[in-house]
Amino acid sequence: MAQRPNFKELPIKPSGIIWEDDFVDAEHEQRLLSLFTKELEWPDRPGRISLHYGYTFDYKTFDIDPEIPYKEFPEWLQPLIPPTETRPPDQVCLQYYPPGAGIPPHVDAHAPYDQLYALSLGAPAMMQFRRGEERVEVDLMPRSMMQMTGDSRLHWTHGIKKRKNDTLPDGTIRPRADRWSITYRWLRGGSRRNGVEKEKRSVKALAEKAIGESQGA
Ligand SMILES: O=C(O)CCC(=O)C(=O)O
Repeated sequence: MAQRPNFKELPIKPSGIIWEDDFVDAEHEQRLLSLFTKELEWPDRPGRISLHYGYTFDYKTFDIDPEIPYKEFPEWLQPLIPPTETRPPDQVCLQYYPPGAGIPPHVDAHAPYDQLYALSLGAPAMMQFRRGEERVEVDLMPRSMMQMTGDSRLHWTHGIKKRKNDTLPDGTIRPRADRWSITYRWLRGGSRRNGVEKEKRSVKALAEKAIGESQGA
């Protein structure tokens, strides 16, 4: 497992938020945003929209959807895979949040998935963690990678409020702007579908190559 000296737990409640600033540099981020806006085909509807890679999650069964073929990770995604896990993720979701969009409070405790990471790109947004009456805001700064573990992952909800501005701790009002996130999920106990193993091996080989290159850089 690759060591990331800058991957540190935030000294806040909820515990278990592991964080790395500048997981990608600003130039790399600009290339990604240009690709997202000019080359990818997005669902044509307002609000938060998503593209899935790897397995597709079925929100009815809370499991992977066996009807949707495994979608290989595109080349641009390879260097963005968290190098701290022993194998590449099984499901990756690229989401676009136009200004004012959010995601309702939820816990990613779906049985099939184990690890959860999220990379933020574009404009910052405040994420709110909630447990009972407790509320904690975490500023999702662009280019940061966050891993949710322990309490933050299982015992607090997290969400992004639908609003046009965020209020910072010092009272500053910060307008929302275009934001993208990439979330990464790993199936518990590894891949479960026959027939995709060959594809998955090639994904693993590519990911390992990317990790090797990023370590050598
Ligand atoms: O956009 C994000 O940073 C987080 C998204 C999220 O909470 C999720 O996909 O479960």
